[in-house]
Amino acid sequence: MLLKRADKLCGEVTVPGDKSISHRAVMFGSLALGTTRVTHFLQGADCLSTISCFRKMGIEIENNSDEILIHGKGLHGLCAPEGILDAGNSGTTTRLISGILSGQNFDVTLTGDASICKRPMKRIMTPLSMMGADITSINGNGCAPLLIKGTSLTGIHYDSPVASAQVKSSVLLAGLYADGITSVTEPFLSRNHTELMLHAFGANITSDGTTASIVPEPALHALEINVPGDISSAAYFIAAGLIVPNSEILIKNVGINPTRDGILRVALAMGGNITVMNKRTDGGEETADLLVKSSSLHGITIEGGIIPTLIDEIPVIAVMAAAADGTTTIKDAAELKVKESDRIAIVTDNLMKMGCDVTPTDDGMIITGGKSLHGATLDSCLDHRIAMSFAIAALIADGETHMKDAECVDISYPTFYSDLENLISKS
Ligand code: SPQ
Repeated sequence: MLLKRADKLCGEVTVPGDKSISHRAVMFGSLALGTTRVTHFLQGADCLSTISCFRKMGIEIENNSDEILIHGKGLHGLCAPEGILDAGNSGTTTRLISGILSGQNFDVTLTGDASICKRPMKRIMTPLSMMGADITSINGNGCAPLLIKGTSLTGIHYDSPVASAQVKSSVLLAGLYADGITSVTEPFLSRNHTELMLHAFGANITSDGTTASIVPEPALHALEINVPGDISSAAYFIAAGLIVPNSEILIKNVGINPTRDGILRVALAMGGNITVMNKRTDGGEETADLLVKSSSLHGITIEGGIIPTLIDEIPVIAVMAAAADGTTTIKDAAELKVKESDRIAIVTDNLMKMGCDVTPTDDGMIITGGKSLHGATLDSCLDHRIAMSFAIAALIADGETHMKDAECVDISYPTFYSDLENLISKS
């Protein structure tokens, strides 16, 4: 795809529903009794993979574009799928479903695309096995495909070495099927959508600092869920509004859950002009409208407990840092290496190709911004967040930028390019 410089971006945009929340709505709705109605559901390829897995396990799911109806059959209502379950490109689907499958009374093979088959699954296999789960990596490399033989489980306390919502959620979901209490403590609090939504479905789940605990209940009960706009998708327009001169963008209905709002805190700390308006709470999730105006940004250090709250936004934060005066240092983000691509390597490589002064480190990167960027031929490495981040970088680069496999944005934001184009053409 060919991407060009923009003089300014103006107008209003409503980003699609939150990917993490959309996945969980399908999973928990399938395990609840009754019909769960979900509006503003994300129709991205990852969430469609989750729908397809649960349909294969006998759950009727009506998908009427923005609204979906999940006819849940209760905690013990899933049935053995014919053939393998395919999670596509989705780490969330793979890791969360593994927790659910561990406690069923049937066996399943779970796999995904080439990227999923390289991502680490030992991080869930270890705690699930401690609970008694029978889960093996078929190729013996700690990755998918996984063979999961349903069995009875026992509650454990797990001290997770990583702040990962996928690890935490996988264990808590297995805890729905375990004898006794299951709890997880993580080094820093990761996104808490599982805790909030399971509680709304009637689960006996509590949180205390960085520990979440669940006690099994006989049933979950269907809900109405209105999915907030995805702050990870809004992040591209936050960055664009800040770094493209003369811009003003209103981003409507964005989820600002404090375990996800690191991008806002970082943008403000870099000197960004962002007004958070119309704050409200819907189904336990905070949302707001964001007014973003062009700003002179400066570099900062990003490290520690804020990292899990912005982990997926680091590629676009790196683009903001390239446009900012001074040095931005990103630390404690080694998790970036095991996402859809090695996001430390790809982000730094692509920024260098555009003329930015950037150094990769073991757990992040150091970016000295302020130099003008130039267009380049870039590879998305089939990673949606890389494609979208560098579409934003292209807006401030001299000349043309060519992005390979740009259509991979379908994973989380199928209308990304048309929404971006609308803001450019209104200028
Ligand atoms: O689902 P997947 O492929 O892992 O997606 C990503 C993304 O960029 O969209 C990560 F690559 O988001 C994860 C996120 O990084 C979604 C997620 C969740 O919904 O629980 C949690 C985070 O992953 P982790 O490993 O930190 O738990």
